[in-house]
Amino acid sequence: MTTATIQTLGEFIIANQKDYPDASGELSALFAAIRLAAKVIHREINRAGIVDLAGKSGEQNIQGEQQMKLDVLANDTFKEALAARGVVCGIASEEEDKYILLDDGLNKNSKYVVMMDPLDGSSNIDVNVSVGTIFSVYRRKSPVGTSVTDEDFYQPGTDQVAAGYVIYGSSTMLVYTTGHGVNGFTYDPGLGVFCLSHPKMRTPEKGVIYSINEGNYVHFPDGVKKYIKYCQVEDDDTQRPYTSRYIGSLVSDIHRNLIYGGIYLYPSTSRYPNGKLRLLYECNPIAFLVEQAGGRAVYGVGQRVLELKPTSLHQRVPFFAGSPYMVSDLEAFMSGRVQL
Ligand code: P6P
Repeated sequence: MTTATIQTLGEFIIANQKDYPDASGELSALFAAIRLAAKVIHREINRAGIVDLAGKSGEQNIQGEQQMKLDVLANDTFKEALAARGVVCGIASEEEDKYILLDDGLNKNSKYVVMMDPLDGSSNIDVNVSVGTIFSVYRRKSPVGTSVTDEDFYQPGTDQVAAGYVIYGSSTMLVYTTGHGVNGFTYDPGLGVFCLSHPKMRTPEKGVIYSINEGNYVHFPDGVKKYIKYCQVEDDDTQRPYTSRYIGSLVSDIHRNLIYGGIYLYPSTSRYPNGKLRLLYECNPIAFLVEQAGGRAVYGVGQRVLELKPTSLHQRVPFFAGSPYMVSDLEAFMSGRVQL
């Protein structure tokens, strides 16, 4: 790439403003906030072990999960970046018990709300495994100028204006959609910019990777068990046995499967009878991206994640997403239409 061929994320957003006709520049400013916060978290993650940012914060979040120091830092960094630009009137976060009202003079007339998992997979931080930020943007439903209410957050995923993730891996990438396809940008720390590196991302219709925590096998629903066995049975015509790849970091597993093809599964288990992943700030944004890249995302047979009406902020759902033919194969086993 040369300065003649690089297209930065900022330039890309400006060039594609036409994609959101009612944009008053607020969405672009919202993305600028996310971009800035992502650069800060990139820097902090890459020096966590040196500046005592690794390890647990000693606190728990509402999920009862150990908060890592970087969970808290990432949450604060994204909240501050968003609240300082007058583009967001409310934020829901995995790290916050309730949603945050931004009804001060600067933000109360904003028209967007953001839902986010500031640092997903953070338990992997101390062992240098990739982690990610997941975000989702909606237009507010309640009247502009008032404080946000539940209806602003309990919107189905089909109402998303934008969604994306930042993956802090061997390189840091920001991948997002506004409903007009998926584009990926790789961060160049030397230049301090995200450069378009993966234009118009499409996931293969079929893949040979399945991603699931098989340690929970005995607790999986019967149809999921049968699908896993299907993945493992040798059959040259369908390139089986598939490869099992599971990092334990949703953004990393999804990013790999988006590019290579594959399916990610987090079914109900004994510990998580409704699944572990959270609908508002993990499943919906990832489902939007996967569908925009040509994939599918369901929480049950024929049950599209994006159509599920949320009923609580930290609601969990079973989650199956990836290459469309693989999701359909899973559904066939879950419905009992197909036996091994
Ligand atoms: P398990 C991380 O905590 C997360 O929310 C996702 O990033 C990841 O895919 C999943 O949970 C891992 O869960 O139960 O397999 O450790």
